[in-house]
Amino acid sequence: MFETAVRDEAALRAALAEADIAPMLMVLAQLSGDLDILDEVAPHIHGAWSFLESVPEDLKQKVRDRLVAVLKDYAASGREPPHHVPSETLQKMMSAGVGQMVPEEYIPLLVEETHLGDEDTRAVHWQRKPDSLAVGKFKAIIIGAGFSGLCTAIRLKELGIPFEILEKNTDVGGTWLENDYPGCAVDTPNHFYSYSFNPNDKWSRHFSRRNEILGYIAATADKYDLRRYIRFGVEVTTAEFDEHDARWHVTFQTADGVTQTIDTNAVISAVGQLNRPSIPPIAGLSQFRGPVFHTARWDRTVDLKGKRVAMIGTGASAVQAGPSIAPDVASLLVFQRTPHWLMNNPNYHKEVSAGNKWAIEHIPYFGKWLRFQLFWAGSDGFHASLQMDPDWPMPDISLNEANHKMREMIIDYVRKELDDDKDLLAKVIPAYPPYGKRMLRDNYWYRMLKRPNVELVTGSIAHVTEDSIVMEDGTVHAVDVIIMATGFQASKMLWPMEIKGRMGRTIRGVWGDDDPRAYLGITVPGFPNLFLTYGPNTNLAHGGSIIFHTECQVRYITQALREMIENGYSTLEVRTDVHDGYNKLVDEKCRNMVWAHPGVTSWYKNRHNRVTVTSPWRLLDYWKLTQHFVPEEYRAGRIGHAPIIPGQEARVVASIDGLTVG
Ligand code: N01
Repeated sequence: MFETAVRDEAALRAALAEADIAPMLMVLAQLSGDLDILDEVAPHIHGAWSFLESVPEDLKQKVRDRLVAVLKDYAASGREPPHHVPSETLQKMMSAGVGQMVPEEYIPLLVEETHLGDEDTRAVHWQRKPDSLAVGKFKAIIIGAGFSGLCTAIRLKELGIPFEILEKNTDVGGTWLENDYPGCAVDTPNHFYSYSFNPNDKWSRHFSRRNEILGYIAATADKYDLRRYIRFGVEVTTAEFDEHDARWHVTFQTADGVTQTIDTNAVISAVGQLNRPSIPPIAGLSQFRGPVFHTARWDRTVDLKGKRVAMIGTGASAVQAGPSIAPDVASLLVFQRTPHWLMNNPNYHKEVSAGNKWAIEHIPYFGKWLRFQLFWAGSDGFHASLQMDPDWPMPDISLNEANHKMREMIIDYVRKELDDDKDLLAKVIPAYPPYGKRMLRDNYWYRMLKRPNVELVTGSIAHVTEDSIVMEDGTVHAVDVIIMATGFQASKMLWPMEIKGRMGRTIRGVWGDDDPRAYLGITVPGFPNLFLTYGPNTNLAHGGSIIFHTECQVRYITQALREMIENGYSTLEVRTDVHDGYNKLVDEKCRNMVWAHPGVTSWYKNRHNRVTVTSPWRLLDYWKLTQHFVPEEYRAGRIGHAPIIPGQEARVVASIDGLTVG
């Protein structure tokens, strides 16, 4: 394990000279057991991002030299690294590494996320291994082969539970396959935006571009040999629960229009929240003679060079696409209905240094500590500051003191980016508090707005003619191409599939067009054996990686299937009281969070201002809530028997308040 690190000492030293100091320090403390070095370095680490340190060069060199010596010692002696590091020690190490106290309650989550204990504790194991016949008779259908679908498949495969994936596209990747607009990239750091059980040592950037992420997803599918379980090019149209035999009949269409149905015990939706583009009903749009396309359906046959391009929308997709096309087009008119908040991250455009790459690949635990650092940098840190303070005197523009400070800090940054252009500044600073809509990363957006060939158009669009966009004030903008960066129909979850549960009730009948609810975002009363990943109120808007949430959901779902198979249940259905109690808490919690702010409209909520998409919980809370499937919260059934209703009180309704939520 250590030989590869020390085989070429010059290479090791060259890498350390360039690699980040915090993960290096953590590895040193872990392997040497010497915690004094933490006290020396900690005062110079001011936050979890790699650029928030001011460790003097001589101290860095001391860490490097000692790490080289320790690695050589391990390699020479053949010693095993300490497998169990006491929680107290870990807390001290972690706190030093991110420049702030890491509360004890986070330690188990962080050890699990980083695999510091060298095991995959998110994997599910049999409790009472059923005979292979019982397992073999079971079947699950997974809808979608994106990040969530593949994660589910990996876990079911590990347990030997038969499954099949139905995927409408012709390859894996989901949203990363569909979104191919110029500049498409992730804005969560990649060493954390990746499966915890399949880290990638080779990310070329801190925030990788779409092709690299798609490559990672494809490589994962190959590594776990998943493609043979996937039917590509088939779109699920309906899933209908049959009370008689407690099975779902899943109907899908093939690319050549053939309809087929397969029966299954369980259905797991992995279709995501952002896969159906939203095209606003702008009058006259269909009359436009030039190309019109959505960012998620980018038309590569259209050459934008030298064209007058209109881009409607200023969300995450626009902020990545706009600056990427601006240098090539004759003119870019950006139609902004409401401004978004954008923050700067110095690593956003950077490649991962060769030293860091080498260290991740060759030095044991370096990558794990890097993942910890990034998890901490982008997780629950802002959660408390996104809650409204009822006594705050400026409730329109900020929520509380911390949120106000953030507002000022961002304005300061934007002012500099815009060279103090007061007209532009007035247009781009939102009137609502930071984080009201999704916080975006600045992709040189403001610099783009300063380009001579770019114009920011504010106000409302009245209609489109065959060659122009007409504003409500009568201004006419002649354009050649219209790009709709107008987002997705997120609240209309599972649409356009028709999902029919017990007594023929449809999910649309229960949820309406835009009011989805589920227990933990995963299960819905009346829809037995149906499980959702990335379902209602599970989007992350305060921080974190959605892959972390996916892994939490997949563990829970796999445990639920295990419960069914081990006990011979034909159905498992969440209790209505449990579901309702949970959703009451979600609504109460959301009501006080920034996304419900009356000055904000966004895809996080429905037209009644109810937050339907976003999770109100800290990552830690959701991790705890989904860690163990609790059978008492469900009604189980066996064909021909009355439902089994456990007598105990449901855990979550009783104890969710016991969690320090927020
Ligand atoms: O969509 P959006 P998106 N007239 O809904 C405007 C993820 N993502 O595709 O704000 C004029 O955020 C609308 O205006 P307003 C990420 O989770 C991630 O950009 O409603 N404008 C808004 O400006 C993200 O949050 C990455 O007033 C109209 C825009 O269209 C989510 O996808 C990259 C309009 C829609 O913004 C969605 O982002 C990209 C109208 N009639 C996306 N209707 C990563 O980096 C709508 N708009 C990982």
